[in-house]
Amino acid sequence: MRIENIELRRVSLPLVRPFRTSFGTITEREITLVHVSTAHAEGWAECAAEVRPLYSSEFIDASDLVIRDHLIPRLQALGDDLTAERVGSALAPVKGHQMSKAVLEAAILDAQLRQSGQSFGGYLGAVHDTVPAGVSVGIMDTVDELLEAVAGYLAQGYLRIKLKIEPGWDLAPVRAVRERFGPDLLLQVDANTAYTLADARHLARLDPFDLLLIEQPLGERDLLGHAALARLIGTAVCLDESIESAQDAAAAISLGACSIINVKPSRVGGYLEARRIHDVAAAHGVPVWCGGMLETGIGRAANVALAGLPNFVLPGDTSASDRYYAQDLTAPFVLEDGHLRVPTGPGTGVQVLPDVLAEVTRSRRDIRF
Ligand code: NPQ
Ligand code: MG
Repeated sequence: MRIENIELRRVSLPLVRPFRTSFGTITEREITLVHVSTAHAEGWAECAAEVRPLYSSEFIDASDLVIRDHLIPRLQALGDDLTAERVGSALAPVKGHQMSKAVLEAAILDAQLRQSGQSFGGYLGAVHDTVPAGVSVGIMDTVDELLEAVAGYLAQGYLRIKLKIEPGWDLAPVRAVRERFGPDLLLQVDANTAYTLADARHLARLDPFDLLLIEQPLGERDLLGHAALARLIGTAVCLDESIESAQDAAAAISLGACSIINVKPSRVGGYLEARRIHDVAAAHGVPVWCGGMLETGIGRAANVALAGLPNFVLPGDTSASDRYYAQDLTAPFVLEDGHLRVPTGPGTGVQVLPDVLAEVTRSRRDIRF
């Protein structure tokens, strides 16, 4: 495949409500979109990097720079030999920058699949037509406000609730949600690294609430700490930030640092590495689910396809478009009986809406090949 042009386009989308996690609050999502043009097809993808390096070390301005100055030249060097499957090895000499690598691989894969007429789901090996939808619920000012938000999501049909937690916002909100919505609610929590192993006894107080899992309680490099914590609490430990590759996943599983994995293609360098994590986890009998980075319809479409693979056995953070955006960049993903439909058209199967795109665009830059 020969690329003719790569466009980097910065967009900004307002969120329907502020989203607060243990690392900060955001009210709008600023995103770099990558648009790849070949003689035969076009591909779109979105970079997950946020404005500030708080979820991980990556951030959007640095990502734009590394894409332009360090990653694209390596793709240009491949010439006609470029395929989505070769992106990973071509970019491997550049250390880190998974989100920046992931967006390039995803845009090229989209173009390649649109050219061959295959869907993301078909290519990755999805075995389901629809996937169950969970929702990630931010930290709120009061428990009453939280209960109202959760009630609203359940009324819409979400099949699993994930509460963001941090020290000072953990036992009380979890207890309140469990008491109000009962023992059958699929409920889990996500700390985004906000605790230390010294908090083990406190976190064990979550045990009676029968949570599906606790996600990333400790620091992202602290695999041994997670292994120790897993022995001290009853709730299953799930890793998010710690897992940046299939090798990380294998190590974490072998160490007993997690018994469940949150797979985010953007965090691990792309959909191909995400599938390898799915496979490693499956071989160990470790269930996985698909995380989210407040994607627009572009990234959401590909995530939903990935979530159709067989070892994605827990509902993901694959929510409907209107969980985050009043106006998505594509036709909205909507809940149908608590599920999202895996797109079947070529590539991601979604089309970017030109008028919406124009409205949210802040800047653009073209890189000719
Ligand atoms: C998580 N996502 O699982 C992340 C965290 C997260 C849906 O909970 C801007 C960009 C804001 C990325 C907020 C969910 C974000 C972000 C939260 C990621 O840990
Ligand atoms: Mg998380």
